[in-house]
Amino acid sequence: MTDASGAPRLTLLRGDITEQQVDAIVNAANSSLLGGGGVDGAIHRRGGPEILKECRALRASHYGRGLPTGQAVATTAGRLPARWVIHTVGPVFSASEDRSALLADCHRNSLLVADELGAQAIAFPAISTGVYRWPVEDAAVIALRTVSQSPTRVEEIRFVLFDDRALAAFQQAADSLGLSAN
Ligand code: AR6
Repeated sequence: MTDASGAPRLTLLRGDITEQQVDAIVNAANSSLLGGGGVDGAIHRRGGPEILKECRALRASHYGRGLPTGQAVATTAGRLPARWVIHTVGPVFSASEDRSALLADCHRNSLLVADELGAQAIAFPAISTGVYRWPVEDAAVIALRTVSQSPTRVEEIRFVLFDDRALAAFQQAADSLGLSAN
C-alpha cells in the first residue's frame, strides 16, 4: 500500500534479505554477475543454480563486458521466496573521489527495473557497505534520499539490514531526511 501521498511505504528492518517475502530482492553484485561473497554469495547459495544460469546468459548476450557500476538487471530468484533478483553493482568506496552518484544510480535503476517487472514490493540490502567499504551512515542517506525522490509504481520499499549498526544508520538517516519508516 502506498500512503496518502502516493509515495511507497518505507520499511526498515534487521534481517536476511534471502528470507524476504517480496516480489523482488536487490543483489549487491559485482560486474561479473557470476557471484561473490556477502549478500551476493547468500543469494546464489540459497536461490540455487537457476540464478547463475540466467546471469551467465546475460553475460553471453547483453552484458559481454559485465554489468556496469550503477546499472541493474533482473533474473529469476530461483528457490528464494521472492520472484525476481535485481542485480546491481555498487561503487567501491573511495575517499579521494565522490562516487555517490553511482550509488544513487543503483537505487534508481533497481526501482526502474522493478517497475518494468510490475513488482509491488522490493527489498534492498545496504549496497556497497560491505566488501566495497562504503561507510554505512553515508550510504544510508544516499539510499533513502534516492528512493524517496524516485518516481515509481512500487508500493513498498524495504531495506533489510544485516546488523544493528546498519539498522540504526538507516533509522537515523530516515529521521534526518524527514522520512517516515516502519
Ligand atoms: N541479507 C542482508 N544483508 C546482507 C546479507 C544478507 N543475507 N549478507 C550480507 N549483508 P556486501 P558490497 C550485508 O559485501 O559492499 C560481493 O562479493 C552486509 O552486512 O554483500 O556491495 C559481490 O560479489 C553489508 O551491510 O556488498 C561484490 O564483489 C551489505 O549487505 C561485492 O561483494 C553489503 O555488503 C559487493 O560489495
